Amino acid sequence: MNRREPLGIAVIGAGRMGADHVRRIDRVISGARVAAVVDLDGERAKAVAAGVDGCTAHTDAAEVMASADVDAVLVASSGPAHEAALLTAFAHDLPVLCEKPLTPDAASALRVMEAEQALGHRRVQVGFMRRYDTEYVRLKALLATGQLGRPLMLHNRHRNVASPPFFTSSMLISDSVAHEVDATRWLLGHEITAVTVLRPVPSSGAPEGLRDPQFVVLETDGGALSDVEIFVNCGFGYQVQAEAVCERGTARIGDGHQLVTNMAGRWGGTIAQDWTERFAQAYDAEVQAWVDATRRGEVTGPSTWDGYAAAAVCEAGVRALEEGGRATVELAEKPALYRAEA
Ligand code: ISE
Repeated sequence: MNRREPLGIAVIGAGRMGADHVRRIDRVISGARVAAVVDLDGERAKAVAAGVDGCTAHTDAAEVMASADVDAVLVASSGPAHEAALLTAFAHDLPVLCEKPLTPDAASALRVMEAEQALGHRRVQVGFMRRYDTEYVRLKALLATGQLGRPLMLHNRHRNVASPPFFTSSMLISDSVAHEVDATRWLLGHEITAVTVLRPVPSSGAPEGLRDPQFVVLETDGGALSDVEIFVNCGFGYQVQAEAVCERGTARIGDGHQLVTNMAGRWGGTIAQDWTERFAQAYDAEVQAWVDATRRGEVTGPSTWDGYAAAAVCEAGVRALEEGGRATVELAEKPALYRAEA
């Protein structure tokens, strides 16, 4: 597509992430404009489109994707709505940035992967934004130098201030740990083969009946272990940390010590309160990379395969949570279209 003029993007879903991406495309990144905002709730679409030059508001995604004004699609609707949006985008051969999860389960992710293969080329970048976070990028680059030796373990902590009212125990895996699943695969270059979920006594700060926190152990085909503490009602802040333990050293990210103060007999700093704040730079870089690649006629970043693999691992994780113990991951063979990727 090598184009000079800004890319016309339709943003599907005007919730928290959709609205944040509209602001980002309109005010932060270059080379693109928001052509349309779509939401089943027409008033919400109008509210998000308001104030964005030349942007129209709609309730029907298929109609918008058929419009000549739309060059690419950013899908930020709820997970269950992704499959239909992706298949419609494929019907118009439109490039897509699809927020995670690609789809909520492995079977629907497989269908999407098959439809993309039928096009014969990649069309989707999946929104695993941690791959664009400067700290994660530095950790990956350091591991790739081999200076620390082979990674043996990855310790991850993922804490949210409070879970939204609709959050279920399995969503701690499929909505939250999904990020560590992708980060583990990406950082180590391994596939995840089995998942164990341990459940400590639930926090009294968590809503009644929610299994929060959970402790998840991911086994990989490279023999490494990646553990994840997921705690979505920790109350104090948004924290995402990772420490790689390698044969000759360790490397850790996510301490968030950007500004340390000393005052009145104390020292300290502040903690981000949500992911739009903690990962603001990563989201900016992710969307800019997508726009740049699209304008070059390329598709880069996390692929449909990565979205499918995460869905398959999370599905095993939910089984491990519900049945107790360890569940193995059933992964289809990697199609040729995705084999050239790292
Ligand atoms: C949410 O959907 C996200 O993607 C956030 O990054 C994660 O921290 C949170 O736990 C999820 O619910």
